[in-house]
Amino acid sequence: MATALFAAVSGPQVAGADGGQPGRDTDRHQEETTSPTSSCSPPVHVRILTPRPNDNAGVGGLGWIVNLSLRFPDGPNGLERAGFTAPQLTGPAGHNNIPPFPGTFSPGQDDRLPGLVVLVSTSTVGAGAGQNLANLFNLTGVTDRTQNVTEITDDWLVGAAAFGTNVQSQVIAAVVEDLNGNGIFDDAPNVVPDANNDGKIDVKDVRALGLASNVATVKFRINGNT
Ligand SMILES: [Ca+2]
Ligand SMILES: [Ca+2]
Ligand SMILES: [Ca+2]
Repeated sequence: MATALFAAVSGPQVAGADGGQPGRDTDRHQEETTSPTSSCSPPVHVRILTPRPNDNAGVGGLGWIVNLSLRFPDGPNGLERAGFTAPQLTGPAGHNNIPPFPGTFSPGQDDRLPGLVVLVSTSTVGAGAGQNLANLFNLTGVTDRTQNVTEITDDWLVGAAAFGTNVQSQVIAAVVEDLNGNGIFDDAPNVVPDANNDGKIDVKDVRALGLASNVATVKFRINGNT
């Protein structure tokens, strides 16, 4: 049911959301489907709007932004089933968990969108490449609610040069399946394990979690220049 509801809105209508700039064929280059050979789409659709492929992002390794669009099925209790608990405006130190939109801020599973997994391949935070960074996102809100979809937008302004400088990097984002069967996408781990024991954490290990979405990816460069 969720798949059918979602399929109506998961097409390419998002193309051109960047204002129609040439060479911004973002969807095709950024995303991979969870099961390319499957005839059924996953119920949740994740897009990475920023960074774009091959962007040279940031100042001195920080100040770059990850902007996600997450489209969940709608219907009764759509927000609850998405795992969304409340809007948040949060950050480090004095910004952490305060009104008007409190939310916790630390590496690991997000308190406001607890099904989300976000990895950065060059991360030195916590467990490194396998560290779920979803709870470092600063701004989480509801950007579309229709008969077909519940869209949540999630933004992270990177405040520390903890992901390398002047390096190629990759962002991976996905929503984990309802693993505990409570009807809510709230089962993201704090750390993604090396499921296939190949010594690295990548898309294969994210898929091994069991997913409710595609796996969105983008390769870009973290700019070290001041
Ligand atoms: Ca949070
Ligand atoms: Ca669950
Ligand atoms: Ca692996």
